[in-house]
Amino acid sequence: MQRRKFIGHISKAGFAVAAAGSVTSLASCGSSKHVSAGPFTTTLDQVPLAYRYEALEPVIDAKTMEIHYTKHAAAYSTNLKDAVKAEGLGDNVSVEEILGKVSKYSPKMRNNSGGHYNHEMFWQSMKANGEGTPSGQLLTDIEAQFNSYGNFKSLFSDAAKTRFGSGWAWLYKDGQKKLHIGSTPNQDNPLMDLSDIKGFPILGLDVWEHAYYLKYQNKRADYIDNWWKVVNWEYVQKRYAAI
Ligand code: MN3
Repeated sequence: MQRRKFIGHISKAGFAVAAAGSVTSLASCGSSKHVSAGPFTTTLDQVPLAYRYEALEPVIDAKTMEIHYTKHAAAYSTNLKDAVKAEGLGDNVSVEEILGKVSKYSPKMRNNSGGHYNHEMFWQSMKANGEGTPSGQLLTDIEAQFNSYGNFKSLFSDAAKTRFGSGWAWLYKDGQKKLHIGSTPNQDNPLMDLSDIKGFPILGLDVWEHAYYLKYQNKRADYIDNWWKVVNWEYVQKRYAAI
C-alpha cells in the first residue's frame, strides 16, 4: 500500500515544470549557439518514477528498469552532486545551466550532468501501453520536416541503431525551432555547448547496452523497434510546445 500511495502522489506531481524564465542564464546567453531550456528545469536529484518497474513490459523488463533506475541513473545523480560540489556551484544550480557551459567543467561533470539529464527525460518520455502517435502541431511539423510519421520513425531508429558504442538518439529543436534527428556519444546531449548537434531535446532514446541487454542481448535493433510502443507522446508534445 505504501508504494501504491507513493506512486499516486508522484503521478499527480507530474512533470517537473518550473516557472517560465527560471533558466534565464541559458535563454539569455546571447549566443545563437545556445538554446533555451524553456520551462523545463532539472534538479540534481532523481524524480521518482511515475510507474512501476514492470509497467513497460514486455518492451522493457522490470529487472532492467530497476537496475537502470536505481543503479545506473542513481549513480549519475550522486556523481553529479559530487562534481557540482567540487566546482563550487550551489545545490540549486539547474542541470540545464551546467549543460550550457559544460565545456568549462571537469569530464566528471560532463558525463554525469548529461547522464542525469538524459535519464530524467527518458523516464518521463515513456509510459505503459504508449502505442500512440504524436498529434497536433508536433505531428504536423514532423510530417512537414520528415515527409511522414513513418519516415520520421525510420530515420530516428536508424540514428539509434547506427550509433557506434554507447549513446543516445535524439529528436531536437534548434534555435530556429526546426526539428532535427541526430545522435550523441556517451552521455552527451544537444544542450551541451560542446555537442556537435545543438538544440532542445524533444525525445531521446538510450542505446547503452545497460538499457536493453538483459532482455535483448546483442539485438539492439529489436529493442529500438519495440521501444516505440512505450513512448509517452503527451510528454513529448509538452516538451515540443514548451520552447
Ligand atoms: Mn541509461
